[in-house]
Amino acid sequence: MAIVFEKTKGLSNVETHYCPGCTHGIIHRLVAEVLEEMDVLPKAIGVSPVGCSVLAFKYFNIDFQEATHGRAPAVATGIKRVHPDKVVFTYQGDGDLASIGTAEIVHAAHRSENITTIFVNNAIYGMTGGQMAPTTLPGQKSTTSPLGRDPKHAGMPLKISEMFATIPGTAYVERVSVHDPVSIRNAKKAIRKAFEYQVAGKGFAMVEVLSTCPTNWGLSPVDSLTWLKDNMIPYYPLGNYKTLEEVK
Ligand SMILES: Cc1ncc(C[n+]2csc(CCOP(=O)(O)OP(=O)(O)O)c2C)c(N)n1
Repeated sequence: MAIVFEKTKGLSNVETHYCPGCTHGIIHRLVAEVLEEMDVLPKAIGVSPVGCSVLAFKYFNIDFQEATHGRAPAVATGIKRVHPDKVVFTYQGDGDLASIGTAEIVHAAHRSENITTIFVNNAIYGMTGGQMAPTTLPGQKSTTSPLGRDPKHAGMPLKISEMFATIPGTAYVERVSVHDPVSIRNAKKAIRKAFEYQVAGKGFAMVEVLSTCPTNWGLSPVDSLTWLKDNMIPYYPLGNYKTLEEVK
C-alpha cells in the first residue's frame, strides 16, 4: 500500500498523557516537524519546565533537558552558550513563563540569548488543577477565581507578545493560534521562522501559541476551540509583533 503520510521523526511513539482536546500535542508536532524539515533534529535540544508539558522529553525524539518551574530560559542559556552549534528551545506554559519565570524570560530576551521560546498560552495553570494565571481573561472562572477574574483585584491579563516586542534584545516575536487548520498552518510558519532566527544567529525569538485546556476550562474539546477563537483572540490578537530583520 502506498504511504501517503508519515509522522515526523521528531516525535517518539510514546502516547501522550494530554487530556482529550488539549492542543499541546498539536504544538509538539509543529515544533518536531519544523526541526525535521530544517534538518536539525540531531542537534536540537529542548528545555521544558513543569507544567502539563513536563513529560515533553518523552514525546520528542531529540535531546531534552528538564528545568524547574520558570527556569527553562536560564537552563537553555547555559546549554546554548556551551554548545552554540546546537538548536536550543524552551517550551513553556503561561503559568510558568508569565508568572514564576517572568524574570528569567525577560532577562534571556533582554540579553538576546540566541534561543527560541515556544510560549504556550492556555490562560490557566493546567497541570495543577486550573488556577488563575496572569493570562486568565477578565471574568474567566478558575479554581482560584470561581466568580471569574476580577481585574480590580487581579489586574488585567499580561500581554506577553506585546510586552516582549518592546524589549530591545528580541529579534522576532509572533502570536499564533492552533484552533483551526488555517491557524495551525500559520503557527507552523511562525515556529519555523523563530528557529531560522536562531540558526542565523539573530538572537532571541519567541512564538506565543494560544492553546486550549478543555479540562480546566470545563468545556468539550470542540467548544474549547470555539472559546479560544471567540474569547482569547480578541484580547490576544494574532500577528507579528516584532521582526528585527528578515532572515533566510
Ligand atoms: C517552585 C514551584 N512552584 C509551584 C509549582 C507547582 N506548579 C507546577 S506546574 C504549575 C503551573 C503550570 O501552568 P502552566 O505553566 O500554564 O502550564 P500548563 O500546565 O497549563 O501547560 C505550578 C504552579 C512547582 N512545581 N514548583
